[in-house]
Amino acid sequence: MNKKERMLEWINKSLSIDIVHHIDSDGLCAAAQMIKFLEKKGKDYNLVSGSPQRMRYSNFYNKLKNELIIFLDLPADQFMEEIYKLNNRANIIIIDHHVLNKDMNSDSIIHYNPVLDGINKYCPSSKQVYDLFKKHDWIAVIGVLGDLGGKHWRDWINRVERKHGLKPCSGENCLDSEFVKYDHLINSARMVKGEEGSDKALKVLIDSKSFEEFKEESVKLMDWEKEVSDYLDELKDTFEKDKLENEKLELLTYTLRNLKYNIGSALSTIVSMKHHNKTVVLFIIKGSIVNVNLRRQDGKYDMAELSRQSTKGLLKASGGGHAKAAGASLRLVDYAEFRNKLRNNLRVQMKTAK
Ligand SMILES: [Mn+2]
Repeated sequence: MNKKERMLEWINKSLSIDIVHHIDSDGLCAAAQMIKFLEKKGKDYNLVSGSPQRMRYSNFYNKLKNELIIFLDLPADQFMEEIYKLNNRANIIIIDHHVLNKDMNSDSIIHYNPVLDGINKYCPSSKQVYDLFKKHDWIAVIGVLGDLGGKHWRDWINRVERKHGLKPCSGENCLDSEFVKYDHLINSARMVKGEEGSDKALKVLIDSKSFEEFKEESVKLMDWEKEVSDYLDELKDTFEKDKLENEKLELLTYTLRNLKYNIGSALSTIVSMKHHNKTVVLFIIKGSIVNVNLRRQDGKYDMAELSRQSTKGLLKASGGGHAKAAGASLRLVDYAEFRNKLRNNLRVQMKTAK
């Protein structure tokens, strides 16, 4: 039996299933597709919002109750100890596209990752799930665009756009697609309202039977989108004014404190597209914690590697993600040391790249 046949068998014999999903657009769109499939099969499910940060804490796993657990858009293979503990009592399916840490496939774990599945291009989890079920293409496209996968899947996106009566996107990363609007709506809900917002966005996705219905229902998320886009515009301007530039390292950094909304990831993505041949690093200080967003849109250096290396050896710190977009989290007391490590590791990458 291949992976998909085994997955379907596990789902079929389960009454209720834990769905652990990332809370960005890609994670929510991957989850929405999976849940629609489970609902059609008459399965119950327990939804758990997750993030790589939360997965570092062992009490996070207490929320998982069922004998089948599905991780979506979350690098479960980076938390092997916890996963193997769960695996003592549950079968596990991981559908993820973060940098591969370990091939977890076994008799009781099914692990999808583009690297393991012979997909040699960037492939967000919404697309991974779409390729399994081939349903709700509009949800999959929203997630793929949310994770900046547009340029790798343009032909498919154009077909979906035409099917739904939308103008085919033509911009570099398909960011002119009509579907991008809905990615912004979904993400804004999370940025303004945190988990309550992402739960609501996911519910709108699940409850909409078609793209037409979703267009009407998603109006509920529009006030939040306006608040977020105004706030982002304001911060974009202050970034341009106040950013620090290290020319030798092609590095732009910027530190923010006490943000009104959780927009670090969105802001870093936006400003890094304008400075696509620079490494852009945002530091967001909140209480005694620093959250870091790293971006490098031309792909010259590996941000996942940079964040991992630079948090190595720091207490209660973690880093990881994708080559062009990564994140890290650390204690404020280690802020200066992290910045040093970051510069040193960037220097190492520049040397080896030459
Ligand atoms: Mn993703």
